[in-house]
Amino acid sequence: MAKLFLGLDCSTQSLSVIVIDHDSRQIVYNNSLNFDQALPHYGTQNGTLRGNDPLVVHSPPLMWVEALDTLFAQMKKDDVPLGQLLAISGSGQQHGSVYLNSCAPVALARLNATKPLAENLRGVFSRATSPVWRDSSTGAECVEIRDALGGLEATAQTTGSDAFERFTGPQIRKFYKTEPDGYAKTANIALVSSFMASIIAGKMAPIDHGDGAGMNLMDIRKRVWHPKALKATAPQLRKKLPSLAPSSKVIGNISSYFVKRYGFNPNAKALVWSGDNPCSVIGLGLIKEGTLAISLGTSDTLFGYMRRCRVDERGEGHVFGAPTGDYMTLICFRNGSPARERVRDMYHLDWRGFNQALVSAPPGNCGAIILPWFEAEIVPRVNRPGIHRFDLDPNDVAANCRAVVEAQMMSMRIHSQWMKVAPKQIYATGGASTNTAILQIMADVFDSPVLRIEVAKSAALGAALRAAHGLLAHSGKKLRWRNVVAGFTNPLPDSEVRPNATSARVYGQLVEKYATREREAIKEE
Ligand code: XUL
Repeated sequence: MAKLFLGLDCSTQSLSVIVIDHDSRQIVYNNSLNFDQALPHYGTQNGTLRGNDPLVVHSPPLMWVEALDTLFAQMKKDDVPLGQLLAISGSGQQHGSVYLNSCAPVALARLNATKPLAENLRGVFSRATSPVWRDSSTGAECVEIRDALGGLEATAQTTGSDAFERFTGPQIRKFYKTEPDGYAKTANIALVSSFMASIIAGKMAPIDHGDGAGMNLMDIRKRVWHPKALKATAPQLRKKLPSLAPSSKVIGNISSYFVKRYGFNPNAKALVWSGDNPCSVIGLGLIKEGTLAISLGTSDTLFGYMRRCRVDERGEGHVFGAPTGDYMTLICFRNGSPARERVRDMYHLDWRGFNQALVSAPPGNCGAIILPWFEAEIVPRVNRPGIHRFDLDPNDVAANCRAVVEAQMMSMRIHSQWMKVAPKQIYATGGASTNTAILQIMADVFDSPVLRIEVAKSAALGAALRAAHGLLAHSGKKLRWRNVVAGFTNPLPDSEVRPNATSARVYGQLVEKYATREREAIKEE
């Protein structure tokens, strides 16, 4: 009989689902519900609500609740064998927080299957909207928390990351400072991941070590709530947080709500959820050191598995728990696709023209460099946008196109040094990973082969694989992660781009010049 596992991904813009048959290594169902389109009555744009302050970005948590009902109803209609599912887990956008009143645990335990979930849970929120990872309105709170923890390096050593605006601790502190009554009425604070897991399990779910690390509240090495960080954030916070747990923990059986309403297997196990990045690490098969993933999207992210905890003392990168029980790293570069597009548009090119220009300039660009901070940058921290050119003629189309991509790759190489993991191979994902001219520069700058891998649903797939692993662990069986992910996480055939030895040597030198120019530009800011 098929061994079916379900993985959900509650991301910024959509709720996605994947069902896998772990025995035959097949994805047997996948679907996605776009919040703006499927649930327009919540008034979101790209899944979020915007007000007057551009730094404030929230989402309505009730929308995620309704999305779950809508997606499960669709699965029932599509004849997905819900009665055969063995276990369910999920992935949530990281950092987002949900504020619940004291009625929530009872409401979750007594979900009435004759009513929609949204009707069951309408009254459980002590804050109608949830700040999400795109929110950057907590600059003052980051300073306060960082100071209380002894500065940038100490904060990173303690929690795995410096205090960041989107992280949950600074967000909780802002809520406490600006809406003290709302904070006082909050009995439980959940992450998007643990909130959704609570609905599936019908009780308040723990936060896993992967997503817990994105809060500036967890001791990254001991994996417990850090008393000093809690104190620096808000009073009475410990009482409002759930317990922390490994990502493989079984919370219990699925709530009878889903059994009665959709015909789920009553013995299906509900597992702890994790953040989308920890889930993607599994969904991409990054289960040992040596393979890094680089996602080229709106922002470019570089992430991978790390066996021993090493933090970035400069406070630029993040360390989270990995679902394997080890660690993962993540660095987020804001000037990704938009920077490439800005240069393309500056010279009135389409992507073909951009690529032709790119390859017509030599690797290393004869020493020409651009620092492409079209927007304020996260890594390195640059608060004011600015374009800096060195030995680069602004009228030289080819050199400017090449310079922006070389800059992005060199910056990734420089700012990932602290991981002390020389990649043996890189998995490239995201929109721009279809561009082989860009991948060649990546391969040459990192002096590593680059392979393309489909990422569209890596978080949901990672969640389903975690469900498979968790259920086996729960029943006392030990399955190596290598065997859990086998057959699901292969790079695309014939997609390998190999580094060119001569170009790699050129970049070995240019990277020094880039690092110096970058340091000088930051000093002048
Ligand atoms: C990671 C981060 C984003 C969100 C996206 O720190 O903020 O990758 O997890 O959903």
